[in-house]
Amino acid sequence: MNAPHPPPTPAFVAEDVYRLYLDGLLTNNREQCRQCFQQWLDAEPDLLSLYEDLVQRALYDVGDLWERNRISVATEHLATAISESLLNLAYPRLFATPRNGQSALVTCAANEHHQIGGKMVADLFEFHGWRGCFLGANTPLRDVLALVGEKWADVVALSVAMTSGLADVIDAATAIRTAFPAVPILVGGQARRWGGRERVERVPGVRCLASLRDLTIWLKENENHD
Ligand code: B12
Repeated sequence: MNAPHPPPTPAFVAEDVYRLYLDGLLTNNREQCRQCFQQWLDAEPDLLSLYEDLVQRALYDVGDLWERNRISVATEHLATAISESLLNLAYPRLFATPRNGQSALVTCAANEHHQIGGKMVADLFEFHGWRGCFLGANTPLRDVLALVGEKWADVVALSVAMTSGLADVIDAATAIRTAFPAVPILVGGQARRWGGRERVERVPGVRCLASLRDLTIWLKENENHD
């Protein structure tokens, strides 16, 4: 007698999975979100699409709903907490690449409380074989400088989400550049949506990158071939 066929695996349709994921975020259905996240992780070999096309897109939509008073601050906070916790499901994927011996220090500027983008940046460095040291939100500049001084950084990546954070990020980049002229500085984050790139890139040694996709290109250009 023939063995029964296993049920067919449902086809991965990104838009459908995205809609279910967003619905789960807005209704505090963590398990639905987890399933969608896992499906995306299984369907996509790298992290770019998972982070940008699922998690980032959903949080931008949540932000728009909050801005238009369609959801409460509490719902937005729940959606954020669910998103942040799910990122850890990608953790095993980060260390599949051989280590290249280089370190990236990733941090948010002083007064910047949006930390999910920065965490993704650190993850992407790890995914490409770097050590990605993520210092989180609102890190005092003197402490960032101390860690760079302790040789924690072959590159520093700064994340800025708030338009009002541009001055702090420029201060941070200027101080890092002055103390450690050989360390490249990358700046990214959604503050760029509202302009300011030219001001940031006026600091010598600073490169603004628009997205994780751009960071991937930078990583490929800066591969260590030793
Ligand atoms: C969650 C959230 C919060 C949480 C953050 C908690 C946390 N753990 O991070 C809390 C509640 C703290 C918060 C507070 C505030 N928030 Co808020 N928040 C958001 C929300 C909904 C999601 C943020 C997020 O995680 N997005 C998803 C991540 C993945 O996207 P991302 O940060 O852009 O990162 C991606 C890229 O930019 C890139 N990237 C990021 N950094 C870097 C760095 C490098 C080097 C590179 C290469 C790439 C890169 O990679 C990421 C993946 O693609 C957004 C809505 C939105 N549009 O994002 C509003 C939003 C950012 N917040 C906003 C506001 C106004 C505030 C408050 C002022 C609200 C208030 N009145 O208190 C405060 C300010 C706090 C502060 N001083 O920072 C506005 C900002 C508007 C502006 N022009 O500046 C937004 C856009 C909401 C809106 N639509 O108006 N917020």
